[in-house]
Amino acid sequence: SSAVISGVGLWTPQYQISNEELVDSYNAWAERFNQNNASAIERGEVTAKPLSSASFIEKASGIKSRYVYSKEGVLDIDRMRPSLDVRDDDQVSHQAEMAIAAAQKALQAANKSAKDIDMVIVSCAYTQRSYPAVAIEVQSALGIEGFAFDMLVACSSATFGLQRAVDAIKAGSSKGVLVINPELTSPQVNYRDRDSHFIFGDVATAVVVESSQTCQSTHAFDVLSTRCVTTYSNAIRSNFGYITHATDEDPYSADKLFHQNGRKVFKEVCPMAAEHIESHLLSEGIRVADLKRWWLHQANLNMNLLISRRLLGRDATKEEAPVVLDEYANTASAGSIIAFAKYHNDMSSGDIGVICSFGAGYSIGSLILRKR
Ligand code: CO8
Repeated sequence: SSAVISGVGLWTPQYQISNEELVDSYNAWAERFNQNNASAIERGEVTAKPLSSASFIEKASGIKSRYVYSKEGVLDIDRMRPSLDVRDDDQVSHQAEMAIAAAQKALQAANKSAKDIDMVIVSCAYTQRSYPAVAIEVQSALGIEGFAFDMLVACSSATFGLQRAVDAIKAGSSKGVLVINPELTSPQVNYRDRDSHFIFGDVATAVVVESSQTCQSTHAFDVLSTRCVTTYSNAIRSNFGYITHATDEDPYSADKLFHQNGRKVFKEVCPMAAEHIESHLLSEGIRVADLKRWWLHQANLNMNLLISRRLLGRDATKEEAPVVLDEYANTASAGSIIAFAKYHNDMSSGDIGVICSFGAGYSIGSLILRKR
């Protein structure tokens, strides 16, 4: 049978950090570092920390603000990382809490309940532990029977998870799938790194995928096709992992946090993403000009403009390619799903749109949708 997306849920954390707040904190930290290391810097033994700027951030990325799950600690120059409470094993974990909130909204939007779902995928850039899977905790909290598992594909976690869901529905092996993206990125952000301290925000999104035969939603989309591709690259990397316990490395060193060669990523990923979208559409007999909406990965505004320019020969309008990263920043895999969640209600039956993610791995994933 054919697969449809029948509901989407967006859970936004209550705390927000503006570029100005973030830059003030980073610059205060950097100035203190430079003062404390003044003589070593003068002798050339230590590199001075460069200062950040809110206007650079907005111009280079389009980001104005970001949401965070916990604001405490992030701006404290004696800490420079969020402060999260330690929870007992029998309490709901942080990431499950985010996931459950988004999942409930998606179920409601799809007009579905726990009994309609038999597969739960928690798919995101990081999970807070290896086992038991966060997905199984979420499955249990929502009272869903069947099975659940976690999936990690960095920025393409949502689209790759959706592909698994669509395949399961088409194969008839599942009746309803929840794909949830609790992107708790802030614990992996290096707030002491001028080049990346502004990039990420926290959020959770969720999508219900089911058969066209069971769909009761008035805002549903047929999934016409999915396509995923990966090409190995070290340009975006985090070396954090369980092995650190055995290698005796500092678990908080910069290479254990998110780091990237932003320029290289920009140059390499834009053409890959543009070609991916174009060839995926062509294989379905759809022309770029036929697209009503592009729900693109939200990493960088200039990146999205470049991709649309390559395909359309002009900049996409905000109506064609909605932007959410000004408010949310880069939320890893959730970005294109936030855009989809906020900008799909106005579409008419037959309108075609594409969800496309691109990022670390490299990984690119796309889904071609048609409004029912
Ligand atoms: N303030 C002031 N100046 C700055 C700052 C700052 N904060 N940062 C850099 N500069 C300076 C640089 O030092 C440089 O100076 P100079 O010219 O003297 O060398 C100048 O500004 C220009 O720097 P860049 O060339 O680096 O600037 P760009 O214009 O390339 O912009 C960006 C930097 C915004 C990082 C841009 O390159 C970009 O967005 N690239 C794409 C990156 C991308 O999409 N990455 C995807 C990563 S996300 C992902 O895949 C998911 C990972 C999993 C989630 C992780 C969660 C933690």
